[in-house]
Amino acid sequence: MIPVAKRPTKPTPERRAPDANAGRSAESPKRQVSGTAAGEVGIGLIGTKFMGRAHANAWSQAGRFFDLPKRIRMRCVAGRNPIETKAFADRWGIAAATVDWRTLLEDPAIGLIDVLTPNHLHAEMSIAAIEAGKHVACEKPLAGTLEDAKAMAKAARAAAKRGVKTFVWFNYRRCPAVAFARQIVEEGRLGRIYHVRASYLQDWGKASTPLLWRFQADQAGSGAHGDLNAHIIDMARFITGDEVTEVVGSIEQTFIKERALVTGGGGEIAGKGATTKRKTGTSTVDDAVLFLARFAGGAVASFEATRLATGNQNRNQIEINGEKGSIKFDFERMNELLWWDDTLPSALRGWSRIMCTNGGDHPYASAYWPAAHLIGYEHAFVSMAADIALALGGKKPVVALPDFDDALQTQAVLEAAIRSARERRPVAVRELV
Ligand code: SOE
Repeated sequence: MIPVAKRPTKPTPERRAPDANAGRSAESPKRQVSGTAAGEVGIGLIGTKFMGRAHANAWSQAGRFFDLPKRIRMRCVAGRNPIETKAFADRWGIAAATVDWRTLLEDPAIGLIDVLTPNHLHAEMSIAAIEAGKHVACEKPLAGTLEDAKAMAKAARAAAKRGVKTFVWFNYRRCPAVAFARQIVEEGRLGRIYHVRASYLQDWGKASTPLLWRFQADQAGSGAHGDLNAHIIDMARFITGDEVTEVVGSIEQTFIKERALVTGGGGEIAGKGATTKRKTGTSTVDDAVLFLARFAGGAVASFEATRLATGNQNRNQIEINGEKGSIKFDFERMNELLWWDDTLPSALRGWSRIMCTNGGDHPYASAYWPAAHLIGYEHAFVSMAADIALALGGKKPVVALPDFDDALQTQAVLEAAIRSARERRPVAVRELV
């Protein structure tokens, strides 16, 4: 039987208000890294929902597809509901389950804490883990607020001196087509970049979707903005290798102001199967945010995120136009990258559809299947788990891993867009970090 730790007498910290300083004790010594010795990385997961499944699958698959310097072992999972958490542990082959996430910090067999909770808990949990000498991999966005994100980056910077590493799950960097887009730009094949056009469109946030945590600012920070713009800001920064310096103008819109209160259950992103009340509560987040920005290198950019783009279920798209060519990516055709090579004779120019599945040519492709034997959503997580294990084993990851400092830049762009929308003015990113 998988042991389930006893329910703690006080409410679990998952219920507590966010407090970046919680778990920090002035007297507690800063601990050295533990749990990554003896050829093994012990993982402790906090969270059992949608991302819990994506990550548990990733940790269990990474060593099957990649040659890793250390074996990955999921040692314990923490969740709020003891029965569900134990069932989750059984299903994913995790050695133990608990309702008290702090016990993971005390476990010497755990070297990395994977934080998969709603955004307002990222700071408290990550900082406590860092200070306990654990590496941390945190779901995106880094935090619900810039203040929390800054506290996390500060703690990570201090702990880096003791060998503690941090990672943020910007999974789309690891779609082979996105990683290949980065290579194309890095090799100078697009030349000078003029435009970045990024949009992340979903449609699950309809009026029938209840008031999940994702619609509550005190838990999520923001709505489509932090959830979706965070991804495309990271992708734009990653592919161009450039930084957003200014948000020039922005619109923030909440279309659906009242949603049914949730009484229980509910899974996946739209709360499938949740039970609700007749009574409604107020949504305190945006349903859509659109903004214009400038990059340090001179490119101009547009970003758009919404949960109400009917018919666009997970359309994460980015297009980059340069002086020598352009590229386009659309997650709904995630194995493909479109490329226009403007250096070809004009008679030959046209959009090439590159299937990014050739082992040896395209990033990560050799780890999976033969050419055009397609991969899916979960593979970017598997590749990220593998890259983290490579980094912890002193090897180079296939694609650069964003740490807390890197993710803080993305968080600052998110904040600049919100300030620009609310204050109706351009906002320089350097005002914020
Ligand atoms: C919901 O909008 C969501 O699950 C995001 O939270 C993820 O980050 C994205 O990859 C898919 O959509």
